[in-house]
Amino acid sequence: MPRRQLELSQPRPELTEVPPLGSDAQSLADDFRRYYVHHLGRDRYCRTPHYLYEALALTLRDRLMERMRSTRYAQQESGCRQAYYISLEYLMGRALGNAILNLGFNGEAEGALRRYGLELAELAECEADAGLGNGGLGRLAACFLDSCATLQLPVRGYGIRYHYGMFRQKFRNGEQVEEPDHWLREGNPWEIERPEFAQRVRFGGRSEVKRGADGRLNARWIDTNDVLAVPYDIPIPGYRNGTVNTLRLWSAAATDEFNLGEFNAGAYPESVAAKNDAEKITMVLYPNDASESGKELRLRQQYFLASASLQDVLQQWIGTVGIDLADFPEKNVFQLNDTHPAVCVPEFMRLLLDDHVLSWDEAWDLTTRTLAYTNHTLLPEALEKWPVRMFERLLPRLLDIIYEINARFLAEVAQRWPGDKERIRRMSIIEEGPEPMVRMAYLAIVGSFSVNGVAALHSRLLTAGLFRDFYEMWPEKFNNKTNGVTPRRWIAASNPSLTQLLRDTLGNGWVADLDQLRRLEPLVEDAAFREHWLAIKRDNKERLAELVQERCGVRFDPDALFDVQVKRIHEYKRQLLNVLHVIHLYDRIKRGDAQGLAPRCVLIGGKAAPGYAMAKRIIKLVNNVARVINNDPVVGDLLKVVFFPNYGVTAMETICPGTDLSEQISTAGKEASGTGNMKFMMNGAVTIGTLDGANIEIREEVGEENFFLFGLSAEEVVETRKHYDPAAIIAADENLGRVLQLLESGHFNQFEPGIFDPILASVTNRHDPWLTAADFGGYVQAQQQANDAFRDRDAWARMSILNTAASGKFSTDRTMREYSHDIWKLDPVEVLAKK
Ligand code: B1N
Repeated sequence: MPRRQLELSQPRPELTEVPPLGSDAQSLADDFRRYYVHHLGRDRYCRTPHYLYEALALTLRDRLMERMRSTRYAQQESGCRQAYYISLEYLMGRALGNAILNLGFNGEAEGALRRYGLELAELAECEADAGLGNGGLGRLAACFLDSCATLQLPVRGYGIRYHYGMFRQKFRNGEQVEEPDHWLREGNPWEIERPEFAQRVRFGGRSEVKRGADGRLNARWIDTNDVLAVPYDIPIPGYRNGTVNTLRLWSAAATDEFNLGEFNAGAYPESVAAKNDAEKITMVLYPNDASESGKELRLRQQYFLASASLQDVLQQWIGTVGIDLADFPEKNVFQLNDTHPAVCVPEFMRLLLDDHVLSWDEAWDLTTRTLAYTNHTLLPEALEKWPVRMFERLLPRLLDIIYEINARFLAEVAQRWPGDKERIRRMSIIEEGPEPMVRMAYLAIVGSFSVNGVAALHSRLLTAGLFRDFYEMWPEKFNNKTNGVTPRRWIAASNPSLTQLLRDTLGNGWVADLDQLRRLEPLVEDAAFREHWLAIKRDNKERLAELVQERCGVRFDPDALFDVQVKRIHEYKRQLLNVLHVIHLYDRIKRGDAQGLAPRCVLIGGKAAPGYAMAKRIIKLVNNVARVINNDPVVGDLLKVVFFPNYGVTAMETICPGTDLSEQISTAGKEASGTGNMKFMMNGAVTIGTLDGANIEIREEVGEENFFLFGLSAEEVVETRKHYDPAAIIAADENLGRVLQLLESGHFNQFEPGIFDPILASVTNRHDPWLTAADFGGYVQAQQQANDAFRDRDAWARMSILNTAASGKFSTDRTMREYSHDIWKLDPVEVLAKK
């Protein structure tokens, strides 16, 4: 049951002012033992390492909590402007290694465990990934939080505490099977429940508009079914700077009143069952990446997050500043991670109009000075639209407000472009038709002061295409913020040998100032350095080979070229193009044309949305092709192929450092940015890729001679579609013809006739939106160049070093500085460092 706000009225300084905890190995060791024995109640008979992990996590959490409190105090006392990142997804992965790294406790934590004969690595394996996201968009949110804390920016994350994260992927007969990921089963030692800050979120009922005594229209939202949002706070440590920001995740709970009507009518079980219904809201993450489910429960999740988070910030404002909201936009900004939380626009209006009794104009002014929106995709299937009828049923009061926003907005359009009916139809927030829909992206644009894309090309395509009308109306709203990744997790934590070399060569400054990696450039001329670099890569490839052996039962030779494509499975990402190239190599080997081929190990990994039949079929194809190739004695060690199961954050921590060649081969214009491309580059992989998303900027930074480019440009893709003739391409390209012939012959599906027909049909279809056949020839050529470069050890070492050296731009530290400078306008808040 929620306990409300007791401590605000009764501060207890003598209770909460505590001396700092020790951060030496002995203090950690003592606390660790106390947690293990007393708090967790384990004894000498306990055989599972899980509780050892938990005791260590709790020991560290104490240190994080004291810093989180100091950070909160410092931010509050400074009266600074704050930003709130609102996201349906956070792909955090494991927290233990990250906490130790960022707190600067590496030696101490290992020393503490050593006193009891324990290994950190073994304990770390006990932690479940926090897989509260699908792919790039969710992982980006996690990297952003790390960088904000490192830059000491006052940014709080808001999200949903799903009970089930991203499903676990298994294979049965080479086909994907999904298993639920009950990641909270053994508890989550990193979170703190804060029921005293619970919020009430309303659903259903109806909206009643009445004219009040003062002549004003008063709306009431009545007969609602309410749900409680209970926050759980997760500490987000900055890199060795004393700052620990907060990620607040909401969990749904039944309100404590029973449904009295049902109760009195003797329906006791029914009224208790309402509890179940409420808790459904935060039960499970929707597993669709870059496509929308259209399910009512998803809209419930979105509104639940939006409403709870906005109320939370407003309540804090009122508790500290008072009821006057005039300065609210000066001190607060909400960044919407895609349109998923776009109901923030009408919800903020509702809170201001109905609860705070502001006029429409006042409320609209506050709203549009407080919200900012990031777009992450141009794919039409990912553009959210909700049926008006669903809004009417679930959020009737919000629909009133959306209609009013739209009416006023369209009046503005009409004034600016008199008589342009077509434009009004195009720009309307409500899409007319047999089933009228709310266009969430338009709602987000109209309600925000900033709209950004996530890579230069993507932002350009947005203003030239999808959002062109809006760009013409408000060019000043639109901007680009190229994505990044955090070098703490993606170099310092996951690539210890490279980190050691970088420390020895450059000192430690690069970890929080990644541009310093440029100082590696002159070292490409140093033969000893190159050898050292290659030795580290080989070590990492050995670690990856062990993992592949364990998970896939296939032996990867660490001296082969490690060719990797890991990401969600989607036709636009063209895993299929990769498989076609693999079949082409197989065909070359089989026909005795393997002259000059470097031994190659191909790893493909990623999850398919459970309802995406074509993506699942591509997984099946990779598995079947792998089985044939890996078991063919003629092929031997020249070519190995695996589909790596259950790809996620933790797997990437081993895959990334062990990769030579990074596959970024989407149809140009389709991948908004990509972020895996950046992780690979930082770890010294060379990219083979198209001119898509952030690949373009990667190539600009590293230089064209250190990037294997192929394929149509975004403009050429648009042109080619108009007169695309895959049959002619196939007829003219013997390699492609042979590959398709092999597929057609059933060579990879001898006992499963016809299962790959849909895949073949997609390649030969004139309407193939992904233009696989068009880019095949260029891809094979670029792969040949990669092959030749890899065989020249020196040349490859240079390229690899130069990729790492040029990766500074792709740190989320740079990205966050740009968000802060251009959109959020935050000042860093120093916290007295504890260490
Ligand atoms: O966001 C990433 C980008 O790097 C990727 O290019 C982009 O594909 C990805 C609906 C999405 N865009 N849209 C989504 C995820 C879940 C969902 O339910 C859409 N993910 C992306 C970071 O900017």
